[in-house]
Amino acid sequence: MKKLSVITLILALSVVANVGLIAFVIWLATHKDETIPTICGDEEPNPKLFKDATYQNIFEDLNSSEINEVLDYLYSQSELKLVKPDKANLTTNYIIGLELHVPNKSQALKFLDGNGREIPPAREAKAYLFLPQNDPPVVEEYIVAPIPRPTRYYHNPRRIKDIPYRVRQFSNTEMVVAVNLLRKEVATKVENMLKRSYGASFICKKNCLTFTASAVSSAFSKERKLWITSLYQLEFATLHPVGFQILINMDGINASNWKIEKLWYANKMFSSVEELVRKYENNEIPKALIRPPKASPGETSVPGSLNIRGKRFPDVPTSGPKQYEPQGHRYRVRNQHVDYLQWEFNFRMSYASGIQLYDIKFQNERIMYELSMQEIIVIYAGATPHGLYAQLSDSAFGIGNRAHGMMPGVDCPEHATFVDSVIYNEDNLTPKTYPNAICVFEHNTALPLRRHRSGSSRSGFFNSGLVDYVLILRTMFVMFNYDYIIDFVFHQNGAIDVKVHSTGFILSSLYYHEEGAYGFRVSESSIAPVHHHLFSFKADMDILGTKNRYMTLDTEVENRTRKWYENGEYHTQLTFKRNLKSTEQKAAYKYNFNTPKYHLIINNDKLNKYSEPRGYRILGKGFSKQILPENHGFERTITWSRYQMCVTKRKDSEDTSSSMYSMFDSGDPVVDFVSYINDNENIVDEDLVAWLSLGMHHIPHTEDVPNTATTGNEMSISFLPFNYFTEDPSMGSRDAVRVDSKIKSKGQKADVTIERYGTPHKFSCLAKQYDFQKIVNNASVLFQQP
Ligand SMILES: [Cu+2]
Repeated sequence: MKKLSVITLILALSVVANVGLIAFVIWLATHKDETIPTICGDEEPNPKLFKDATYQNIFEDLNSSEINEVLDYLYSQSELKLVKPDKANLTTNYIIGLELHVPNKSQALKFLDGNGREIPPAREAKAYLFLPQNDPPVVEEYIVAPIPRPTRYYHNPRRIKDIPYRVRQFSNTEMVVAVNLLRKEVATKVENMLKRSYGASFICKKNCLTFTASAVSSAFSKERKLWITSLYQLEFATLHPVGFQILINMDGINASNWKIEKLWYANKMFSSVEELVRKYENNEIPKALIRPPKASPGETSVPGSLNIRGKRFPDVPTSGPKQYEPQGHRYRVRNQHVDYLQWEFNFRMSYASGIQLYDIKFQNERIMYELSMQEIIVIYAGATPHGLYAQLSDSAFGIGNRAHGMMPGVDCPEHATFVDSVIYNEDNLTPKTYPNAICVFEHNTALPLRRHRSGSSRSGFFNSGLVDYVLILRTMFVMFNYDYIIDFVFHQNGAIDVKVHSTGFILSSLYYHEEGAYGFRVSESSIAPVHHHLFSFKADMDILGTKNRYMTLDTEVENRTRKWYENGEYHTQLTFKRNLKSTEQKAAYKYNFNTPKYHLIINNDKLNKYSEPRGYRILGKGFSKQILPENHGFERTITWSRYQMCVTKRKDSEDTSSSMYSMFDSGDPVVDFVSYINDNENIVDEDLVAWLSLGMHHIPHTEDVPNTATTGNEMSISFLPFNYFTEDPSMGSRDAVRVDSKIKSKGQKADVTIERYGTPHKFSCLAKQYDFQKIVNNASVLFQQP
């Protein structure tokens, strides 16, 4: 009996214990410990924040399997005689790049505006092919369709002119030949001279020279040529030139005809390696004597590197402020489609020309069909070939494949959404993922978008404002030494900004007195030349439809009398005139401070409450005058840069302002932008495209070392609603805060209310932090390593 009781007791206790354990587990699952804060926004965002979960993005870039399908199809077309990039050389046909061929606008709009009733346009690829085996050798852009299961390819109908092989973009195949030629014809023959002149050489284990190549634009030569500049192989090379330069003539597809045409050494030009070496050995020329730069006393890093040096601050290491999203993202990025408050748009990365946005809508109305980058150029100067010939068109290297590896916490906030791009180019046999190519984040600018404090009994005591929360889509292109940051910024009042910042390492030339006309010394041995950065953007505006007008409001001074004014005297004041631009030539705007004006794209059929046409204003802050003479050399292929803004009638065949061929085609540009204007079509009540140029003249100074700072180097274009809404559309924002203070009777304490429109404002969560171990574990997040 006693024994039974003990067993019963044990059993009972065990049941109680189990029930207790289960109850504790249930309690744990349903009660978060109030003392341990959760991570801010760890949950999925509320789906009610977003519009359409099933959105089909017809602008989404080709994915890896789509690219592979297109590659397989093209390789199976025997008449194209294509080889794979690892077997390619100057004389073989091969695919140098491939990307989505964006549908024609008419087809795209039919689908986008079809309320789900229309089928999407067929997905197509655009393949860039080198076809040296054709007679004559050409570059072809073939459209491959449909995807999936391609069955046909045809010439890109938007490309009107043939593309001669000579004007092709840069390729690995020709760089391999150029490097071999340098190694065989120069490096060994001048090794002795280089070691004695510079204490370094190309054949080395330490104290090495490296080089950069800058194409000789067709401004200077009908043939395809490359100037090579020698530099110390240090962090970062472009700050350490030694002044030894080599001109390679790489015209034609027969590598055996390529030759070293000129050499520049100690400020003198030579016609051959043999002439240079002979004159050097015979002491017939002055000899350069330069040594690799060393760290300053007390420092470990070479001047120009990015290691910390100088007086350290703050005195105690402390972290600066960070941003966090207390309730998680208020935007969604899915299939390259962004949904944010009242905004939505699509984005993609063009292998050729960089970042592009499509179908930008605010409050369900399309503002722009396309907002895209077109070209980046830099025009250098100098007393030696290196600077003098450097008039560079960056798309010749492909811009889209220069964006990857943005660093969380520095390049974009830690809470940003990082998006990879998938690019196919000749570097790989298969498509490659480029991590962190684009980032999207909501940002608290810490600046009120609008605010007012009223403190008088006449108007009342209130303070109302709205922080300028914005969504930013950002990418960065690293064009070897220089870094360009491109932001698209979406505000709550319907405004969009495009911002360009430049940073990175400057190019420099070896210092000697003649270079003083072109720059300032930035180190013991180098001088950085003046240059002009220019950027081309396309804005295909659709204000309440495609039937739009371009009008300027030209501010003027009027002198007039009024009967009631001061004894009938003249008075002088501002006024403005509406100036409707009827044709493309009248809409080509060259920078002119004497006639300040507003640039408006309006819809004359859609009037606001006060019978004014609804529209958007385009505001350029960074318009920069291109002062090279028209039709002189390189200028012929960058005719977009003549205009800070021009408006043309939209055509599928006038797709871009520039092309990957603009480095070498100024004799007869493949994209002849000025012809878009010269035909002088009517632009009243037509589908309009605004072509916008930004730029800055850069005269580098010592503070550009080691990197140009973004501050002071910002250029932007804003697209601002103008008589489009009846009032500021941000008035509907629950992010606003209003404080009222009312005094019921004199001498009493004021009755103060704070209105936040239901938006929570007290949080006890922990800011989400990026796990940097991801980078330590996988360097490819930042670097594309061989
Ligand atoms: Cu610069």
